[in-house]
Amino acid sequence: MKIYGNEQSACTRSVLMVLTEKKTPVEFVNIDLAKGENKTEEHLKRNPFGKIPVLETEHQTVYEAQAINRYLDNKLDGIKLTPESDELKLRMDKWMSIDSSYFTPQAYTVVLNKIFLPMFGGETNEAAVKEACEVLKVIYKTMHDELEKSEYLAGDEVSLADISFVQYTDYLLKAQCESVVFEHENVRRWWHKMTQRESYSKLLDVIK
Ligand SMILES: N[C@@H](CCC(=O)N[C@@H](CS)C(=O)NCC(=O)O)C(=O)O
Repeated sequence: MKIYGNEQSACTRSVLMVLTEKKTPVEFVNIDLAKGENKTEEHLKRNPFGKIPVLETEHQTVYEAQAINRYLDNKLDGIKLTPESDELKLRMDKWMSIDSSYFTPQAYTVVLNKIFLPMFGGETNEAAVKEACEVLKVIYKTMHDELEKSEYLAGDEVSLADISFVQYTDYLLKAQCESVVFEHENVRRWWHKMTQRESYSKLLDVIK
């Protein structure tokens, strides 16, 4: 099993989190986005959208972090990151959809404008950041409400839903968005628990 990715990429890191939770070391091929290695003919064969991460197994090559994470959870031994019950699985799927539909796109807008553009001499679009933060506030308030019901987003055990939100939340905190992320108590509590996990602090150790 091989992952094509980049250690700084939030989507790659989500996959590494799952592999760490599963205690499964992986061969890692670094794709340098700054050098455009994700747009080479070779990589476009792996993912026609020119993105990372990509998982290569002896049977197939797959892209899309959430699909990869669901596959890894199902395939590998160890902790189960998908709830057993249909009701909790429904909640997990809902949160993973909130992640890909609303959270990641808005978090990316903030991180691009507050971290990456300034780093490369570009100008921050404050209006876009403000608009994205409004959506993010709704998401974190909704998380707070969900976390009134249980310890984690899809029940009292950690699941792929929780993992989906960790890496971009980390980037939002690096982008000085504490007031957006930490407005609500249950989210602060959830974040504290997620950051105690080895899959947060030691995810790069899973690389062989
Ligand atoms: N929906 C995709 C998104 C993948 C994605 O946007 N990856 C970023 C890194 S986190 C990337 O490859 N960026 C390079 C680019 O857009 O050129 C997934 O979850 O795998």
